[in-house]
Amino acid sequence: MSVERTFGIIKPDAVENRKAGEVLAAIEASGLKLVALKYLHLSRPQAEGFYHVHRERPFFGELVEFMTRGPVLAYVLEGSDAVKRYRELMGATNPAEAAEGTLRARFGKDIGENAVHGSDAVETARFEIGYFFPGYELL
Ligand code: IDP
Ligand code: MG
Repeated sequence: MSVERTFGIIKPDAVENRKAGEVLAAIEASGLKLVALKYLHLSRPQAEGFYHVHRERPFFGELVEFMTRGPVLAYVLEGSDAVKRYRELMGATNPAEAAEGTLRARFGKDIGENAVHGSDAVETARFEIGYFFPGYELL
């Protein structure tokens, strides 16, 4: 296990439902360290670029619509095995299949509006962190 960084988003649904504080509390309780955090409202091009790997998927339009409908919190987390640990904390993509106590089980509504995002690999995290945070904003 090595010290890694991963990237996450509290999506518009969870911000609207005033669950951002509870998500951040769960992250801190897990032992992962916040090394950058910002509040922003994604533009359509920003959301499309962020999710470019999904551009051919049938749900792409719906996903971009959802991710731009209100503000989000974007952050970088650091810790040993951070990518996998944060994915475990989030739970499965579909909240109905997410393990009890995970963020998506607690705060997600359905497979689209699932409360949180997390990088799926160290390489993906590198792209996603760079997409939102210039180096000087990272502690
Ligand atoms: P992940 O967020 O668990 O990595 P991905 O398959 O990478 O899941 O999908 C990215 C995001 O796209 C999901 O978190 C969810 O918001 C949305 N999404 C995935 N599958 C569907 C679907 O079948 N319908 C609508 N939205 C979806
Ligand atoms: Mg993914």
